[in-house]
Amino acid sequence: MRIVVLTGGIGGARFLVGVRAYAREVGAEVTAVVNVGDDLLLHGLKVCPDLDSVMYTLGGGADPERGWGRVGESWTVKQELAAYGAQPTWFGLGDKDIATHLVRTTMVNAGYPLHAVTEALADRWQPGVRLLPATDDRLETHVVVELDGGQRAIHFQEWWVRHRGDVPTHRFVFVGAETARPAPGVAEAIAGADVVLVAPSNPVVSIAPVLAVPGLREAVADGPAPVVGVSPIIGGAPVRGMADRCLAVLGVECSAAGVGRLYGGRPAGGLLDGWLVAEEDAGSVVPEVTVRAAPLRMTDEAATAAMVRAALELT
Ligand code: FO1
Repeated sequence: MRIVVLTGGIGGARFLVGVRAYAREVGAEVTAVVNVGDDLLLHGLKVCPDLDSVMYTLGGGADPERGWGRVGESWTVKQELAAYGAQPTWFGLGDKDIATHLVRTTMVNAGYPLHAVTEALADRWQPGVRLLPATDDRLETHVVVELDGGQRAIHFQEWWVRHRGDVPTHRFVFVGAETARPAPGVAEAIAGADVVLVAPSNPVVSIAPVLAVPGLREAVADGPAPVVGVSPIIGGAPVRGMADRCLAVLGVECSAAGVGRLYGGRPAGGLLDGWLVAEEDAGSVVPEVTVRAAPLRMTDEAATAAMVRAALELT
């Protein structure tokens, strides 16, 4: 069995722990297609937060409290940069994490595409699933906001980390999406999948940038494999993160049904065949989509694997 997971963010990384556990049980292969819209260049380093969250989480090196970056981290470089007055001070790279960005940046500057760099980095962490960036090309999520008396586009990380999404926001723009191409292996993995899972990631800033890569949405929506999504919203609130703020910008109700309708049913030109919601949201209706309820709290590996089993039972 071949499982493809569209994913991004910390929720997506934690979901993959359950997918991997399920896959080990049944002997399945897993490919994770990961958002790159959060990526940024900082102090000359290429930082890929979502790829790293997945790699560190599955490799046992993630900080369990923060959800991002490395466990047992130190911050000497961050303090030294602050002493120079180097900007930005609102986004911090840990010392251990910087080693990842140094290796990645050196390889990218030497001409290696991001998927090859990701494979090389994952060789150390042995995540147990194949990690693919959605694209090797530059695709960055920017946010159009009202700031300093005018309309400005800022990088997603500035909106998310610096402003905590608490600034009048007009829209999200996936810069570079029009000309981006799916990374090698992505279209093939989707075409050869037995099922495509949409992780309980932020639909607006984690999954939408993946689907914005030309051809990728079509590969999923028109592909042979059934598509099942897992709701990131439980009882009207995101499990973590700021999906509520992001959905509000789009005018979408922050509910399991609201996100399900945003993805839409495949027969109606959308993405989903199945939509797994939390027990609290049993009775949610998404036109032309089979909706089921199950416990959706990713408290540990076994609970998350049980979610994955419930999602796959929907196919
Ligand atoms: N999140 C923060 O809230 N503050 C930070 O200083 C910060 C630094 C950071 C460095 C590397 C990295 O991979 C992630 C980092 N994050 C930080 C998390 C990140 O902003 C977001 O949570 C994700 O991009 C959303 O998935």
